[in-house]
Amino acid sequence: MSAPVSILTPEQVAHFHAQGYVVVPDLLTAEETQAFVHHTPEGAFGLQGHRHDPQYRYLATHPKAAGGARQILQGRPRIVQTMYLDKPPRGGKGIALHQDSHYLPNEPNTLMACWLALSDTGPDNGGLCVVPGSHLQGLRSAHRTRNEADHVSWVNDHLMRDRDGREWTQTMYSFEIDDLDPAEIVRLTVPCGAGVFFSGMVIHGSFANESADRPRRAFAVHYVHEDTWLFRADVQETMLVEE
Ligand SMILES: O=C(O)CCC(=O)C(=O)O
Repeated sequence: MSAPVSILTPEQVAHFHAQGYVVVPDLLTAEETQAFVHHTPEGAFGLQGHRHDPQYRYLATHPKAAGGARQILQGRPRIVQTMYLDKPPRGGKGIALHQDSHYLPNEPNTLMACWLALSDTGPDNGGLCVVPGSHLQGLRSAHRTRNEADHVSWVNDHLMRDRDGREWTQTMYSFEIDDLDPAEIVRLTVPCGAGVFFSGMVIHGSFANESADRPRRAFAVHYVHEDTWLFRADVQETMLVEE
């Protein structure tokens, strides 16, 4: 079997491990971003669009997204979930600053994301924010977001299941990390076609899109290493990315 192609430089992989994220230019062509933005998904499929919609699957299995994940995970990635995050101008809300491992507990913890910009994104239109280095500080305590001008707010009960088949219910809500110092938050500028690989432990999220006319469009795919157990029953049937 031939060695997998390198998508990320050693410096980019090192940045991911040191800071919890890395911004990578030119993951998608203009044709690829436009093909996604202009397609019409048939039906609603929650977090499992990659199973139903060819465009979702195309991005989730894209050699540069899944290939970068393969390098970081040092093994074959499984797709856990996919999300199209289309935040309209004039107040489209963001996701409060959180760690993905709150939403997707997994063991051993290998959760990571590839977040692909499908429009030019930055501080003025609700671009992605990160807290560099926060992935090294463990899972922080969190509350349900109170800033409803900037953030969507919700509560859900989830069925959980361990490796031995034991089941329980866990209440999840729109987590926001407790006592976050705003000075720690870095607001990234990520042009259309570029992407961000980030750890499931790094604190990240975004604020409302306050621009007058600049939509903030992104596609996020969450991966785990193929040997990882996910505790949430609704995402346990992951999709293995073939070589
Ligand atoms: O795009 C955003 O605003 C946040 C995305 C996010 O939280 C994620 O992909 O895990």
